[in-house]
Order: sequence, then structure tokens, then C-alpha cells
Amino acid sequence: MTQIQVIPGDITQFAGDAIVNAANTTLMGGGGVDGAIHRAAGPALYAACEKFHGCPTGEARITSGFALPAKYIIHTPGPVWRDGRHGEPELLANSYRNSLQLTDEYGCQTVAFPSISTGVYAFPLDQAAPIAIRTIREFLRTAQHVQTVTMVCFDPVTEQAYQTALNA
Ligand code: AR6
Repeated sequence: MTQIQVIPGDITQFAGDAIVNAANTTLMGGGGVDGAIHRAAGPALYAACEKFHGCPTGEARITSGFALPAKYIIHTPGPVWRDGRHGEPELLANSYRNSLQLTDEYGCQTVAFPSISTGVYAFPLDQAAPIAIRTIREFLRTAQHVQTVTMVCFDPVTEQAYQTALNA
């Protein structure tokens, strides 16, 4: 039985197999959830990320979770919102799909996502949430290991948007 959950909270506290980081293409840290994950995981995460020499938008890379309760961290740069006509929806779907693909390859059963691209990257939340839920649902139909995907929402407006998309 696979499922999608939407919960409020701080993703750094997620005690499952993997969490996803809304990174940038350098993978060298930043603000928002990325900054929180780097602070909580410790400096060894920075050293591990350096070895990738960046990551293109929509792709994903995996590291250990270091000091985090989660075993793995998947790093994916979501798209920066421009006007919606520069491939932003497809790139956002790629971030979710490629992150799930990696977690599945690593045998993870539980994985948590933040709301990718809807903070600093300004992707409209009402468009991002249905793309995320649809992509996760599609992936779960053929997943080998992943069973539960949790959207960890940092604020009530974000939580409501994903809850609405989940119930649509
Ligand atoms: N747990 C869960 N969600 C969080 C947390 C947390 N601890 N902290 C923030 N959020 P953002 P983006 C939410 O800006 O839009 C960074 O500088 C936040 O409220 O973190 O993909 C990177 O290095 C929002 O709902 O990511 C990139 O340069 C969501 O996470 C850039 O920001 C995403 O907001 C990426 O921008």
C-alpha cells in the first residue's frame, strides 16, 4: 500500500529514510530549507556536496544524512519562476520524479519533501502543489521500494495548498 501525506513541520526533524533538499545548482548551500538542512546535518554535508561540482535544474543527487535523523538527503535544484513559459512546470516535475527515482534506487521506503521552488524561487504555490502531487502519484504506481511520501509544510498556507491538491 503506497500513500501520500501532508503534514506541518520542519523537514530536518523527519526520521524516515530520506529527505529532499530544495537546493540550488551549485549544491553549496543557501537560505531557506537548504540552509536549515546544512545547519542540522553539519559541515560534513558541505564537503560531500562539493564533490558533485553542481547539479542541473530538475536533476537530483544523493548524500548521507550525516547528523540528521534521515539516512539520506536528496538534493534537487527546482526551477526559478520567471513567467511559467520557460519550462518551469516540467522542470518542477523533473525535480520530484528524479528525487523519487534516486530514493527508490537506494531502497528507501519513506521520503519527505519540502515545497520545492515556492519560497525564494517564487513558483506560485497553487500551481506547484498539483504538479508535485500528480508527479508523486504517478511515480508511486511503479515504485519498487518507496511506500510513503510525506510533504512537510513549514507554514499553514503551504500545508493548505498541498492538502487541497491531495484531495482534488
Ligand atoms: N522544513 C520544511 N520546509 C521549510 C523549512 C524547513 N526547515 N524551511 C523553509 N521551508 P525555499 P526554493 C519551506 O526558499 O523556493 C535556497 O537559498 C519554505 O517555507 O527554501 O526552492 C537554496 O539554496 C518554502 O515553503 O526553496 C536556493 O538558492 C519551501 O520550504 C533557493 O533557496 C521552499 O522554500 C531555493 O528556493
